[in-house]
Amino acid sequence: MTEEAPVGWLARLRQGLSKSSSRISEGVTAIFTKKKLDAETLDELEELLIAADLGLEASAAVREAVARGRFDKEIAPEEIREALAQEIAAMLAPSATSWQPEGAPHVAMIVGVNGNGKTTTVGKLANRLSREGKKVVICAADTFRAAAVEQLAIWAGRAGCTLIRGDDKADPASVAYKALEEARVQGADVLLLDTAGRLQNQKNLMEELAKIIRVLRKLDPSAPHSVLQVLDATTGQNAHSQVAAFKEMVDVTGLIVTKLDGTAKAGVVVALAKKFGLPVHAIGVGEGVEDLRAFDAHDFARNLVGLERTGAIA
Ligand SMILES: Nc1nc2c(ncn2[C@@H]2O[C@H](COP(=O)(O)OP(=O)(O)OP(=O)(O)O)[C@@H](O)[C@H]2O)c(=O)[nH]1
Ligand SMILES: [Mg+2]
Repeated sequence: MTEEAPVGWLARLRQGLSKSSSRISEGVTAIFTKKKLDAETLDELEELLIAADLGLEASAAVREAVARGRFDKEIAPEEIREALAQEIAAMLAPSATSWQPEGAPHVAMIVGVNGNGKTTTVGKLANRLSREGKKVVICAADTFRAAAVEQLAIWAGRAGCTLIRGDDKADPASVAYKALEEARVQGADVLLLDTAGRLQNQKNLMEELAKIIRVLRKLDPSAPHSVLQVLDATTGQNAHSQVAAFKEMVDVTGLIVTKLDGTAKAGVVVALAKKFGLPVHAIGVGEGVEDLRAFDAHDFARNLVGLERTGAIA
């Protein structure tokens, strides 16, 4: 995905993060208007960050960084927001790595808990990559849910790319195999594999994902080249246990966080980045094709605390 971020995207990002940013921004104003930065106000600030789901560790680190050089001084809420944005951006910067599918066909498995936005993300990625001139094949390796295939067919149609699907209740691994063969025949750049989010239990899901990988490796021992885990930001701290669970099943190479528009808990991205050290490749702020973009630490941090890119208050 490219890094270009037109004004339209920044407006979407701001709008998408508005629930989270108004909580943080109003909280900062309430805490700091005509008050000194002391232990008490810092406690309140830390609580505010924890409430926005930044997590204990990140909240404590941000608190400390904000206090540095400012302790016991009267400080305006705007200055606090600026300091917050700076510290959060610095914390996020190492994780903000855009996803660059290299080697053709690059095989990317999209995994995650059911309902997190995997199928939608596959559709959005397919559209974006197609528009960049890349040839994309989509594989409906979620044969568990018939509706998922129909959903993918619509996205594939929009993106103008081939969808490989199996018969109803076909073995997902065999569909994945067929899709990789087809991707090779077509000389595709990227194969996106949409997987099921729910099987009866974690063991079944693990076996299914492992089998898909085993079968893909018969054709290409280096596949899959990316395993992207999709997380739903509205689940807040639950996202942590989801990453831990999937990391046990597959070698997750990066995260995509969706539904940031539906929550005041967008701070979870900060907590996830700090805890797992996995790249956050992209974020989703809506259901439309334009609503998924590469994750930019600076833009995200400023919009999270209610500041625009230019520095003006949003
Ligand atoms: N508001 C919002 N909705 C989203 C976003 N991403 C996905 N959705 C919606 O979330 C719902 C579930 O998305 P899916 O893509 O079907 O999720 P999934 O992970 O494929 O679900 P299963 O196939 O059941 O495991 C759909 O209604 C999507 O439109 C987002 O960034 N913002
Ligand atoms: Mg799905």
